[in-house]
Amino acid sequence: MNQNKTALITGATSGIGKATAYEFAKHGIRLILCGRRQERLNIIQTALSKQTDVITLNFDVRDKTEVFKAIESLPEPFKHIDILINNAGNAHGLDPIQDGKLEDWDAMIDINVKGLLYVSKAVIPKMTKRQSGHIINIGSSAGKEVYPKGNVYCASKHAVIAITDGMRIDLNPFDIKVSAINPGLVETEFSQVRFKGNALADNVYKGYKALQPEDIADIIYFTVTRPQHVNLADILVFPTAQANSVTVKKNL
Ligand code: NDP
Ligand code: 8X3
Repeated sequence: MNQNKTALITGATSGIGKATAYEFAKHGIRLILCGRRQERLNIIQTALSKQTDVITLNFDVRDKTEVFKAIESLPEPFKHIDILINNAGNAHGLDPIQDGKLEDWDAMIDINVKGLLYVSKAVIPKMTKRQSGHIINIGSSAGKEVYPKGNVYCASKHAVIAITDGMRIDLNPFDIKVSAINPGLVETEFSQVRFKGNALADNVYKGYKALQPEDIADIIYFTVTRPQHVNLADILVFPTAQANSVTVKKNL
């Protein structure tokens, strides 16, 4: 059933995006893997090419010219994108609003919100033309609930959920499915990026079993393989140890 399906995954060099690439490859989904770190893309391409056709695109989602150029450059077998996973994103800093850094705010809004929009804008016309497709936006529990010092990251993920809902309404006449998958704490490079390599990042996933990127990849694959009349519109997933953004049962 997946033969001939093509998926474009942003943020495929690490964490959730990379795990999703591995999961999709197992099932023979043709892959367009995107990210800025070409060396990593090459390694993943080599590993997965044994299972499916893989192409890589190197662009920064903040740069709309690069985004459109890269997606327009896709060769014929990859041109028809059936599944778009808007996953590239990150948090920068964890500061009270009065101490927040402008460059961190710019990064989060530009990557998590505007980057997602640019990639979507480049892909959606191909889907509306064919009257089919599935867009999955990786939101966050931070898009459901604001937590202390989360301010702008939480705002960016609230925006992702609002954009997802808007896409679902506007693309409804074209039979295009749109889903938001909103994880809680997932053990990836996310905290290394948020804390800029500071040792604080090491404690985020200590003392409990956090979600693993493969757990989210599994949910993404489940979401894209439901029958055509079934759309999982919005999924919130926590590790069992996490009750909400501030309540995590740790055994330290
Ligand atoms: P990682 O840091 O492990 O992966 C982030 C990915 O995004 C990398 O592949 C990175 O690739 C890509 N990326 C970052 N910035 C850009 C950019 N400017 N242009 C292109 N690609 C970029 O984190 P996760 O896997 O955890 O994060 C994936 C998504 O999941 C994000 O949207 C995040 O907000 C969300 N999320 C994460 C949670 C967590 O606890 N980990 C929980 C809820 C949601 P490269 O650097 O090569 O460009
Ligand atoms: C990532 C989860 O709680 O660190 O979106 O914001 S959290």
